Amino acid sequence: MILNNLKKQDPKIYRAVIGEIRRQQEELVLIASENYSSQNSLEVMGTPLSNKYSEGYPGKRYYAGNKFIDQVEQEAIDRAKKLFGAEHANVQPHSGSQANQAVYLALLKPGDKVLGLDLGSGGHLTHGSKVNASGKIYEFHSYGVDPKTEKLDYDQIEKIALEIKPKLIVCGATAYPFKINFKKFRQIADKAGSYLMADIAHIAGLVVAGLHPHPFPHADVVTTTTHKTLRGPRSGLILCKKNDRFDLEGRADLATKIDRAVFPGLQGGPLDHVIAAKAIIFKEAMRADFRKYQQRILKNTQAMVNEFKKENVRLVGGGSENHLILMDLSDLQVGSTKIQNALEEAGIHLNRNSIPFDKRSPFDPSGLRLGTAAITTRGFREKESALVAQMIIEAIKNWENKSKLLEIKKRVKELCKKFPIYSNLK
Ligand code: DSN
Repeated sequence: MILNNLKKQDPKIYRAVIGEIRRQQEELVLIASENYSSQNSLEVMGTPLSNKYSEGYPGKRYYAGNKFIDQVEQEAIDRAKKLFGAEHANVQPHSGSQANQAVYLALLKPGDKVLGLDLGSGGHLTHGSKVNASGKIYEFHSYGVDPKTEKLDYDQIEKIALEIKPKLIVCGATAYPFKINFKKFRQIADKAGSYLMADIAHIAGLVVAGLHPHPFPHADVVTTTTHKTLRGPRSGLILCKKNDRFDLEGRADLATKIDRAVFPGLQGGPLDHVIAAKAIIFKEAMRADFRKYQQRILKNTQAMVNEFKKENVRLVGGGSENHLILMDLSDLQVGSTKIQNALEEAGIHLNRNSIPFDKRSPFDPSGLRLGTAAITTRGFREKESALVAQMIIEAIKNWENKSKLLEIKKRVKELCKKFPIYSNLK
């Protein structure tokens, strides 16, 4: 099939790679931040584009020999701008985390105040966690969700913003199953005199398909990963307006500040093979079938929500408006690490997650997070999604029963067999 030379020359790595491919093929990926990128995107990442050094930007490189790399990166930039309706795009961030750090570097000085979503309410590590560079370098404050609705309370966010007057407000989440009102965030940012950054890593696919409100024209800067609902390679992207709302007098515009922050501010040479993969998936995401795919993600999520509700599983916020679901398992009286592990034994991969106001530690919290982007790529529809939800419930109920988990794993494998992930993987 693939990697035939590696098989002979480095069997240890070969076996691990084949094991992983098999795991992805035969087991269920419900990690809300994972997906299966397209064949073309995977193939281009294995090309010699990976060998080139291209510090700088198209037409302005430090090293020679970038004629073709320039073509690739310029195309990726143009497609990203078109796809997201952005005035400027930087396609070089290696990841979502690097994209966020670059925005902070562009807009802030160490010690500046920033307001972001609390980790326990679904915020991301790079939104000011104390263990992350963002929380160490800048003075981050946080807003959470309403204790009753478990949804964002914009009046409360406004109150905090007016008290703190942050230089930057960060909206967007890593574990928030509901829509984000970017317009409201813009109004709050205007009142507080703040920049607005939207981290749409999880919902980017839904956004470009018109199934979630768009962060533009409200946000000054938008960051995203390219591999979640957007279904691309593992990487990052920054989109922004051309002009800086606060610095208009002869100093660098916003686009230039962002570019300088990515390189030379934060990164060295871009990963040109990954930029080519990003260009490929930006084109894929403009096709009509991509919108259909995103619609199916939403339908599949609802099919799972319905099954969980039938079984009286408590869902954070009572349901979902996007691709992800947060289950509250606090009634089980066992941390969700053990449940995550039991599900893994059943061939079902998802992650333990804090729920709002969790009484347990983030290392062994009360919740489970799951998403439907990957199973939808496999071709699952509502029928299969409901079946998956039933298997999850069965595995949770039998989390200590090894033989039951093994029996579920067999059923998972049978189901996956009917929906192969890549046609050339045998
Ligand atoms: N690890 C990603 C997620 O699971 O949401 C965010 O970085």
